[in-house]
Amino acid sequence: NIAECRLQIKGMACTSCSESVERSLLMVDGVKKAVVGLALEEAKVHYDPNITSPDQLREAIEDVGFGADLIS
Ligand code: 9UX
Repeated sequence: NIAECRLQIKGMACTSCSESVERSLLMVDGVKKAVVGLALEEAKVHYDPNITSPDQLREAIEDVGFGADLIS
């Protein structure tokens, strides 16, 4: 059972930023796939909802210094 969510990311200025956000998401237990679009200011994440949650994904992004809001 894999769920998908999208988050709006604030504060990314370059590809190092988006790679940092992507790495932070991939390090969260239960995340299967994470794609961050720099221009879109958006992350799309596939995760196991029995292991993690959109709120934990949001916190992981904030922990590396960016703003994040759940879109869907
Ligand atoms: Mo790019 Mo992001 O030089 O905090 S790493 S702006």
